Amino acid sequence: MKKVRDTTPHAPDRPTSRGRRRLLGGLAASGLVVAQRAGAAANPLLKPLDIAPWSRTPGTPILEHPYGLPSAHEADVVRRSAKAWPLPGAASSMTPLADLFGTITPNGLVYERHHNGVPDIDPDQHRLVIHGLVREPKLFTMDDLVRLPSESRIHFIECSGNTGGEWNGPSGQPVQLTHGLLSCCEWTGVRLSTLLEEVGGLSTSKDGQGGRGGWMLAEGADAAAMTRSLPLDRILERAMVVYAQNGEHLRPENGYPLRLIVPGFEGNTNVKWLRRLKFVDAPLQTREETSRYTSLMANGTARQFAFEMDAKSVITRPSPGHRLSTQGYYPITGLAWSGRGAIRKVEVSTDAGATWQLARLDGSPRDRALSRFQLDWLWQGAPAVILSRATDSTGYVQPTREALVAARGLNSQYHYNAIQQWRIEANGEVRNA
Ligand SMILES: Nc1nc2c(c(=O)[nH]1)N[C@H]1C(S)=C(S)[C@@H](COP(=O)(O)O)O[C@H]1N2
Ligand SMILES: [Mo]
Repeated sequence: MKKVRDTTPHAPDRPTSRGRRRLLGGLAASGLVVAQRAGAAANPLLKPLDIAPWSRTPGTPILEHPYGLPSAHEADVVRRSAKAWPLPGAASSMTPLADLFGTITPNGLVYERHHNGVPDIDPDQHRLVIHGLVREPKLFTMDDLVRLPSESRIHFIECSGNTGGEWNGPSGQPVQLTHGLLSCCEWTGVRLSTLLEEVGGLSTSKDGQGGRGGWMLAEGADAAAMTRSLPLDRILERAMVVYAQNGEHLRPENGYPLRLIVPGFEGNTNVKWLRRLKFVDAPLQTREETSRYTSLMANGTARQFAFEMDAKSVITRPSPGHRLSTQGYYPITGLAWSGRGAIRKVEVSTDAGATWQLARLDGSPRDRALSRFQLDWLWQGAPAVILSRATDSTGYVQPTREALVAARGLNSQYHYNAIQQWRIEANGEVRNA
């Protein structure tokens, strides 16, 4: 596991942030601000800056790395796995959420989930076939697809197994390993509705219904041939076939050269290395929708085709593995998202849920994308339990673990979206307990 990193609060001599100023303004009467000002005047660090060694010699020439890399000082900000997988081809790696800022996941840190490894696909030979209940079935080359009108949209992807380790209570794991099967990118490609027009639209189905009542099978070109049936009426408005993420071609591990994006739906429906879309009357009951990706309820029935990822949030800083190094101001920040729309509000509690405060949201929350929230907090040195609770644009409120377990039982691995708590000890240590 990662070494403990200090989340050091702002030293008193540094410029105050807007949030901190507001908080301290409100606390002026308490005498705390006066104490901090006195501290600043006496601060021995207030002297002219040294000329550091790196300011005395020319830097590394350009083109040392024709493709840029992060600073060597950030070498521990990497994807990690929660466990050693017996078959490395069927494994996952998780996004280091505690070390990221804003809401866009850098391409090299997007979580990975492969059922049978990453295929090495030659884009010139790759084809997408669209067939089934369409008027003019067609084979598309990558060039054909890139020449169609494109769109760029920001959406999260979350594996339905994300946070599954918390069903039985606090796992002790850091946020990367509890919530890191989650990423958010700007995806560029062609709308599914545009592709459907390219094949002449839906033909009449066997039962004479056709139109928007049908389903679509999506199939990957990897050895696992990931195959899912998707209900057209719930995806046609938003689904995209994409070839780029965050401004560059897809990474091999995220589906190069082509993947399906179904905004808000569980991760596995976002079929990577996409090679086939077949329009059909009814779901095909593939292996991924019968043996897997259904949830066994307490009463013994199975919950199938639970596609949308319900609203969820998590505090990423401070989070387990961090240590509050001194009393004082800390921003509590994290991420919130919903597979059913945009985030309407996030509330944060620092007293184990007894009281809640409204957090600030960065910018206007986007549809089916991550939102960043922040709350100003003054840590007085006492043990605390911090939690966040998201509400989405449908009015749905992220449930407590107790409520979720009462509704779904403890048999299912998938779709765990309960409120997550982190415990802060008197020594500043943050734990998932
Ligand atoms: N062809 C194919 N598509 C796939 C998978 C796969 O193994 N093969 N894994 C799925 C699962 S379970 C998830 S959670 C997402 C992960 O996408 P990412 O690796 O780009 O984060 O891809 C989905 N698409
Ligand atoms: Mo997944």
